[in-house]
Amino acid sequence: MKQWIDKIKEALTLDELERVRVSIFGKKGELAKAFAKMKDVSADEKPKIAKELNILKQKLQKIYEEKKAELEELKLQKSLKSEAIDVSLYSPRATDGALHPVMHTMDRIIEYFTDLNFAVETGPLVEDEFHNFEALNLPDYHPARDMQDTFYFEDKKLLRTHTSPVQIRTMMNQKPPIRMISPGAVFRRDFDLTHTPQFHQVEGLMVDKKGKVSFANLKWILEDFLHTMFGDVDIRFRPSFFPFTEPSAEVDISCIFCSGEGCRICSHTGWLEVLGCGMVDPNVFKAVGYEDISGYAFGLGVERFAMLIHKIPDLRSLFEGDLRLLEQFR
Ligand code: 2NL
Repeated sequence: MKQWIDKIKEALTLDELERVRVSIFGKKGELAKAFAKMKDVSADEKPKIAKELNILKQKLQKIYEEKKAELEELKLQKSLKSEAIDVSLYSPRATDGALHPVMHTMDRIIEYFTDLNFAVETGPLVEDEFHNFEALNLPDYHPARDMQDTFYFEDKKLLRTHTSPVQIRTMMNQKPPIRMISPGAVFRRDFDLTHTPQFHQVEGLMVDKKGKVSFANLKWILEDFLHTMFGDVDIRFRPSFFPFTEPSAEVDISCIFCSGEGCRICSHTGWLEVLGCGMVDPNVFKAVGYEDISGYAFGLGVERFAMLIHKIPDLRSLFEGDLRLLEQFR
């Protein structure tokens, strides 16, 4: 008995311990032999010896489990030690990385608005039809919900097609006044020279008691923002339509390639479209349960901003990972 305990305690590895376990607890092991001998014991002694054997078995099992835990811990510590990576080791090939131009542009846009105390909100990439469409005054017969534009999952969930659902969630969770932007990835089933299935947007929203937020406020902030991003450009607001704003406008800057003279990039118009905006449609406020509230909203594509700011002519070069392009942004 003492000798079995010693055998367990002296095991140095898990393999060794396993051999000891078989020799003691196995089908042909010491305990099995001891129990087998019970048949030679007189009937009145049997219960007492059986009880002792069972106590012994439990005691051995406890010692075995303790030893096993100890050896497993030892093995873990050993592998942690041998697999540890010394991150302070010198590497002659290490070079500085840099932000991708799209992310750098996104950071500049975010910085403009956070400087004006806009909060940065984010939300899920996988959305439902309510937050992505219905609450934005896009009823289910609306063409923007078409399978051609939206990536759907089998359970009617979808990849968000804009970051507006983040504003919907924020309005449903907070009371006005709200002043926020929602930067992030969005997805559409569109892949050609000027479209990629994933791209990035920054949308903005400001809401307060009815009468406090005007189209003039929207016009001022977007003009200041565009001058910050593009420098000394002319800016014009063109009447437009979005289901989630009324009235709506698209915003153009004078072409930064030809200074408004007309060139291939501005299709000889002298203008480049860079933003969509408007006053939040009353149906959107109804959907989030707001009453006597007014506000403005806007949205822009970050890839387009990055291409214009850095004069990158081809959208695809943003995603090829070509070092000759990326190294220019260090
Ligand atoms: C564009 C146009 C826009 C909005 C986005 C918005 C969000 C809510 C309510 C009302 Cl929750 N509007 N977002 C408004 C106008 C334009 O984006 O051309 N984006 C690339």
